[in-house]
Amino acid sequence: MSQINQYAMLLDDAARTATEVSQFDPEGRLSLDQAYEIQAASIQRRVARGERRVGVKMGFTSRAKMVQMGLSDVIWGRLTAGMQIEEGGSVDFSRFVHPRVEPEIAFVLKHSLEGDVTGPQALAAVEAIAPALEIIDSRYKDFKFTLPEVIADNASSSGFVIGAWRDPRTDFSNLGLTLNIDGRVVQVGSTAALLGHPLRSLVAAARLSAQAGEPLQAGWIVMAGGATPAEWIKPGQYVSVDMEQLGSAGFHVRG
Ligand code: OOG
Ligand code: MG
Repeated sequence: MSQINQYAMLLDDAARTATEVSQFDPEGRLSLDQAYEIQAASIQRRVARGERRVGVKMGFTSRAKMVQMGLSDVIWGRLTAGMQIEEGGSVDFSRFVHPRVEPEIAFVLKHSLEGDVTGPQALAAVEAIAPALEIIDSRYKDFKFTLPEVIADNASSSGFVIGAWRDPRTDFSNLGLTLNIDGRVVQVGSTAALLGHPLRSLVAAARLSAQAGEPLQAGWIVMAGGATPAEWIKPGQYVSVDMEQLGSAGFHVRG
């Protein structure tokens, strides 16, 4: 088995069994292309088990997240249907190693979107927007990794929750938002934290997915990235995001 496939299997097993693994490239020797190959191969294993691909997640699109994790390149990962948690529903804590949550905005596309597109072109492909939460759960011990390692690990993506879909003609460039745990505000931010405008994250998603030979499809979801630092979650908690204009989304963590 190639080294790429070995790492893909390691990370796929770690995600599937919620078991942490040691860093395998702490010096950052793997190229970013190799890291994305590992990611692709590990998600391919899920697809081979019957999981459906439903979109893309963007990472490190806000300064808050770059500073928190000490990395500054925009990265992306693949979303599958098995990662989606019903709005207002619950998820078992045992599915995760050491989960964190972050508030995001999500897009769902009505048209495919490919390559170098402008903001208006990207917006024209959007069917609807919604407040969202991403659960990130690095498979690496202590949530520590290099850039190639986090890319290989599907950009830490582990779960996502999406609120009610809204008309994308709302101005969503600078919507205030809070991340709440058990009704208490734990982070405050704005959608403007995402590259100055969340549409820029969608533009980047269109470019990067096309480069990888998997252009954004009609019906796909794009998670634009965490607008604030992520927070640890624990069994028994109710986690939610409240976003100006767009409303809220939340889930329970079952112990
Ligand atoms: C990497 C994933 C980053 C975001 O929204 O910026 C990310 C991590 O923080 O573990 O999902
Ligand atoms: Mg995220």
